[in-house]
Amino acid sequence: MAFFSKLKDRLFKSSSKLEEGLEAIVEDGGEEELVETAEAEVTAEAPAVEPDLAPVDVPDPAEDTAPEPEPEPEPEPEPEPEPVAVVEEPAELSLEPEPEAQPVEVLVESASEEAAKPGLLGRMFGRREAQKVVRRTVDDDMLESLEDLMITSDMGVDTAMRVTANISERHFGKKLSVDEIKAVLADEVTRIMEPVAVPLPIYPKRPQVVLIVGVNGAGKTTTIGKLASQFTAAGKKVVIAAGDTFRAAAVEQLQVWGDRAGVPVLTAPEGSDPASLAFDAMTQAEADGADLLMIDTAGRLQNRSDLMEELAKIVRVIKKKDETAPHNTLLVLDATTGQNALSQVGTFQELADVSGLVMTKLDGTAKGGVLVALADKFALPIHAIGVGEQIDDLAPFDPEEFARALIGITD
Ligand SMILES: Nc1nc2c(ncn2[C@@H]2O[C@H](COP(=O)(O)OP(=O)(O)O)[C@@H](O)[C@H]2O)c(=O)[nH]1
Ligand SMILES: [Mg+2]
Repeated sequence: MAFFSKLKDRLFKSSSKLEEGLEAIVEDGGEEELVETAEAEVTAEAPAVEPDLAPVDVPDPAEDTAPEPEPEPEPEPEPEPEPVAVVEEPAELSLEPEPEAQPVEVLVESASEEAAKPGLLGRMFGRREAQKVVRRTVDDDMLESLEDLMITSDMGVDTAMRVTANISERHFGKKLSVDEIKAVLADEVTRIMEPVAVPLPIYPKRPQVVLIVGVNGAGKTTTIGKLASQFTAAGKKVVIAAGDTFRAAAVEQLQVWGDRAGVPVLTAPEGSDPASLAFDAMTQAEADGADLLMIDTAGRLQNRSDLMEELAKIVRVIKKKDETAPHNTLLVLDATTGQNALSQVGTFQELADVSGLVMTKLDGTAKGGVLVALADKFALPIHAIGVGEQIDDLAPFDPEEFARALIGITD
């Protein structure tokens, strides 16, 4: 999957921070061991191929020789009048098919050689490929360092403690290498993230109203553009309402995204009431038979009571049209704010009925671990993640892929 490597690439800062930390932890107090590489096992398993090859080469030469005499009826009389060469000639005639058959036989022979002594070859190969691996015993000191590393990687104190306790329970006393600890960590992170990996639910209700909230600069407008593009590509009819009427630039920016996604953007003059724009947008979306109406909002948290009033009014007005709306209230969070994202969730849950999260700017930040803390603390669905500024830089949230990218597992 192309996106897989892209995510790893873009979460590089988070993963390299964790990786360096893990290497330091294992180096400190770890012991070098000689370990046979996985290649030795592969060599030993190679004979498994043999049964496939063996039956193939038997019928092949027969099939190859049979059709050849048919299109060449002329050479047939030639071998007949030369009885002297009776012994040699069949050999000569079969020279053509034989070169094809021989390499196959060689392959089979080598495979059966391996079959005869897989242990010896495996061990010889293994001995040659033996590598030095540093392993450290999982003890209290090691677990404490691991916990500190998770905290500095923005996973949050509570989450770091829980993960450490789980690792202690499962692995205390074992000796683990960096790669083994990575796998253990990825497992733990995946376990935490799995319950919150939920795509944006799509309801039969038309239009489905999606309210987008979040502080200024979090990536709301950009995310709306990306979502509009994805839903349009999926065959949905989308309408956008530019509810951040506070800044003219915000409206223009949304129009650019609307153009890119090929989606109509409903706007109102700067400074006008976003709730009445939302009302008009509902009317229009209904008239157009739109599947989705996405409403952008301002994020002026510095004026919190104003924002609260503004959001409440938008919701009130939308409900006049459809009392089940808004069907989703997405909180957009900026990963680069680290632990601050946690307090933003708390704040916005007071302002609006947040139903799910989108985490932006996971590219180029060393704070990607905050998503683990968010999942652990709030258990809100994570619908998507932003990994860049382009229209296709929004990915569904895949817990295992994220965990492996975050921790820097490269295969
Ligand atoms: N690198 C990166 N930048 C992003 C991402 N999402 C948004 N941005 C940038 O963040 C800035 C603020 O985004 P904007 O959508 O205007 O935020 P809003 O104020 O919440 O509407 C813009 O420069 C975007 O290009 C992302 O996933 N990755
Ligand atoms: Mg905006």
